[in-house]
Amino acid sequence: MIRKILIANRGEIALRIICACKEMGIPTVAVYSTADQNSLHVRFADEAICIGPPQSAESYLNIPAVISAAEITNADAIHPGYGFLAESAYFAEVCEACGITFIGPSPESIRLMGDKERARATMKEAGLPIVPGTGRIEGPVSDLLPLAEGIGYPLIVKAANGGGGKGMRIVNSGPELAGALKIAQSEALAAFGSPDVYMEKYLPIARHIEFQILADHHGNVVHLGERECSIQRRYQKLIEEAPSTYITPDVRSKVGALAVKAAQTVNYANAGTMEFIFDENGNYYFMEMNTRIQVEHPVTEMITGIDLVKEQIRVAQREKLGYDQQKIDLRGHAIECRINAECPETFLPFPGKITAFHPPSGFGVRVETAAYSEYEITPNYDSLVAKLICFGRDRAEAISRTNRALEMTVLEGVKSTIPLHRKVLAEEDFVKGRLTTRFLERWSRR
Ligand code: MV4
Repeated sequence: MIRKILIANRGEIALRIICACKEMGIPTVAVYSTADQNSLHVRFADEAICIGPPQSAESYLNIPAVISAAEITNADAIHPGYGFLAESAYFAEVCEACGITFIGPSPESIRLMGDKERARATMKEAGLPIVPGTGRIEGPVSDLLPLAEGIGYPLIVKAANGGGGKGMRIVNSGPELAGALKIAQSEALAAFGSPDVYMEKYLPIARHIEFQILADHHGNVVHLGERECSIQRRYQKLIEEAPSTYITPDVRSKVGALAVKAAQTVNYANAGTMEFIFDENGNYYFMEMNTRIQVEHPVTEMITGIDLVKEQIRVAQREKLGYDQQKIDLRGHAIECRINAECPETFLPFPGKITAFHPPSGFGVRVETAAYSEYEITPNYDSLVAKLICFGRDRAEAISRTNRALEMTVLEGVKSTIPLHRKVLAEEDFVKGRLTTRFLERWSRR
């Protein structure tokens, strides 16, 4: 049994993990940078340890500092949240070597799925459809051109060790290939430490739909349905919802079963997400797997009633899932709006001091936030201010509830995505559930 959990994160997700621990009776340790001294995760954890200066590399990503904090406080487990060290196979190994339970999958699972090209090959082996494309590519462009012609245009170059959109380049014709490869390789090197890339057929009209799975150490795996995450800008998700208007019960069981089988083949144990892309003809392909709790996990919690963070902790202490697939019911509809401090024109982060903040509440409204009036959004970290999650008996109710909750949010001192959310929710295409990964392009160039 886990006796004390150190939370290697900050912001709303650190608070979310503290909530789960408090309800389970598990004491918590917060770690914080000097910029976060007055943060709510520091206030609500049972203990708190400063681990370094504001720059993430020297605090939240500083493995020796995080491990020392765990040792000093006698924490026997670490929850990494999302971002920071959540997908560091090395960090998971260090935890293991220090006798600390990493609340996440094995280092092997993290390493395998972190390599998006190997993940593709592995999932293909497990019977999942993957987008037509190549393995890692190298050599002169003259050798690669025939490969590209074989896939056809448009195609997309992706970083092998990437994910989440960084290092991606769309290629519309042969003459663009050389330049796109160069840029993708150098972006990949800068962001992920490896210039390796691969090519895939690009699906221009598509939906990003991901399946949530939950797996224990005893071979039990269930899926908790899907989340539609097509509304993104700069490869950052803006709105997520569950269920997807595009997924019929038949497709859900079929793709859900594939996701479960895939998790079983790699002996996965933890919460995890299989990301798929669906084209306009109903074809679907595995894209990547995320081996962490995700930002958008609450929409799944709202429609399943399952607390995913508690489940992660239970799985980490080797408990069995207490239910099988048949026991999982999806009920109602949930929509999450990410409220970021950002410039509405450029979609770029807009740090600053929040002068007034009154989050909405009421029936069916959930707000995940670590912000308060006078709280400062610093450029050191993510610009997420709050997640607004609204539940409804059906999608129409979830939408009207989201509208009223956005209207009843007071957020002053920083520019935010609230006006953009209101604009999206007023669009006929959104209301009708006609979503694609290009939805937001109507208001911006790229
Ligand atoms: C794609 C794609 C279309 N075709 N791959 C974006 C995040 C990363 N996980 C994968 N992503 C995509 N990969 C192929 N072969 C479309 C996306 C994509 C996207 C692309 C442009 C603008 C918005 C997007 C939103 C979601 C997914």
